[in-house]
Amino acid sequence: MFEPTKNDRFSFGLWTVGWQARDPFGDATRPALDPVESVHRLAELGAWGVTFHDDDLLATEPDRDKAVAAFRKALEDTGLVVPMATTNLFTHPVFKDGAFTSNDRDVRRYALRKVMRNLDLAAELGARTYVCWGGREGAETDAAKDVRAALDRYKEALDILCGYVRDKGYDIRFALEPKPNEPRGDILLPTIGHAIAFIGELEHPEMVGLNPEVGHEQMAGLNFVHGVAQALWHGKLFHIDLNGQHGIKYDQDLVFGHGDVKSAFFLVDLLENGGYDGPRHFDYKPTRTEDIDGVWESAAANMRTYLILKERAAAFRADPEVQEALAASRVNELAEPTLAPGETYEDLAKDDFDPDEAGRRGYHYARLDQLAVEHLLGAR
Ligand code: GLT
Ligand code: MN
Ligand code: MN
Ligand code: MN
Repeated sequence: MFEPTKNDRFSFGLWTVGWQARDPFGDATRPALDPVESVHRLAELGAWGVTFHDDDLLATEPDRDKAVAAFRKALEDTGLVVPMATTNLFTHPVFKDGAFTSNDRDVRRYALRKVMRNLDLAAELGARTYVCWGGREGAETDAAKDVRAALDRYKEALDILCGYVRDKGYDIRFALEPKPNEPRGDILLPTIGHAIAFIGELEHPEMVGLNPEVGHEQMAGLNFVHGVAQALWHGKLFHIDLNGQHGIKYDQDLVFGHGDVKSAFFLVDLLENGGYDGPRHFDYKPTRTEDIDGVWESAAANMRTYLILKERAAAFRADPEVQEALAASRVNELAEPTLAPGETYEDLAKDDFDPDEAGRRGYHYARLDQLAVEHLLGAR
């Protein structure tokens, strides 16, 4: 039980297990990991897919062709797939004022060339989703950035990239990854909601969706489960970054479930029952205190925690007492349209309704919440 298999569709970024744990105050605590080794170890642990930034492939082999060939061979040897790829538009100093929205036009042109080159590799490796995390798209002072012009350039970049994918005939869709801040003081498209609104302005909105990350919404104090539900409702949940976060502070990238575990429980319940069939992708960082054994320990922990929560969520849904409590709380009544078929607003006048009586009625959510907590804790 709780042993991951390829059917679970768990995937990991090379940059997660490969993180050497440099932080703003300290040096790396772990050596660079060869991507080939990562692919083999992840496959042994039961993962199904691996994802990467162009630069991740060069962690231990500077020659791009050699690095790509070795990575390809590791994929063939293990059967791991590449469901998603992305471009590093944040590490090099050239991107210090952003990539698609740098004030420097030459930087913007260079960023597009870098992404197009990596899109070719992504397509070759079979990736269907291309993530755009714009961590450097933003500012530290409102004097520095004309946000309306920046959004024009952000849209221009995505319109160009969608055009490129269409011209090449690639089967690839883009997924924007919102984050409120860090590394920039304020990042553009800071939340799921901002990104969804932006997508509606693009030339090919059908080609662009979201890659929301648990911790990023929680850094903004937002309810991640609600955000994901809204993304699903718009048909925009193209991909997801699972990890853990404790409230409003720096981006922790903890193991999935090692932050707000109750939110993780409801998230798994939503993903499993809400019609999402994409990868379960982990974007976490093994904490700086871990040695290499701890890296693989923590990678396994992400998948095991997901599977435990999946089992707990299923037990919650199957419990007759929960079903009765859901009915008592009228949870399913919300799915019923407010007007009956054929009714118009005029029919609302005919209701025989006592607001005082309805105002006295409790919704019994405390009982429902306690049932969820008890299932989560394994007390039922
Ligand atoms: C970077 C970031 C992540 C993004 C990666 C994809 S880059 O590691 O912190 O949240 O998902 O570009
Ligand atoms: Mn993060
Ligand atoms: Mn991250
Ligand atoms: Mn992420």
